[in-house]
Amino acid sequence: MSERTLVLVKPDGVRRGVVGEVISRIERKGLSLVALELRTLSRETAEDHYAEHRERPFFGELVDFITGGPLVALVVEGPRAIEAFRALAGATDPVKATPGTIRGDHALEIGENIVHGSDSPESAAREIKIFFPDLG
Ligand code: RTP
Ligand code: MG
Repeated sequence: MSERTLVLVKPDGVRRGVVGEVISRIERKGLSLVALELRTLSRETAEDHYAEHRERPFFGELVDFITGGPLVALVVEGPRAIEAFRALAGATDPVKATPGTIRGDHALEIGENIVHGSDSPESAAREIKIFFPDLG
């Protein structure tokens, strides 16, 4: 059974020039690209995307960061795509992320950790609708 996940190469990943590498890792793993767009988020869209963190102390900084430059949004598909991409991404805290993962290889700060991947089928459906409302 195939499933879909929303992946973001966050503004730090675009600035650092690792968009191609992230896409390459997704493709090498055997996952497929269904949609891809470079865009800069409005605060409204960012707050919607990260709504689950609204009450957290870092929410303002998270929204500032994710709206601070262009990002690349992708819909990625494959068997257990949600879990598969989160394994490629590594732990949220890049210092704890295993070397060899995207975050483990490219980041040091929890607030600037290069990529996002949906964490459940429900999150994936909600997030894909935010970024790609026309996707069937
Ligand atoms: P993401 O949603 O971005 O894919 O990351 P995640 O599932 O691994 O982590 P999550 O718990 O959803 O947190 C979302 C983003 O918030 C930032 N964060 N900062 N300062 C902090 O303690 C803190 N904790 C989380 C991170 O940038 C994380 O990716
Ligand atoms: Mg998350």
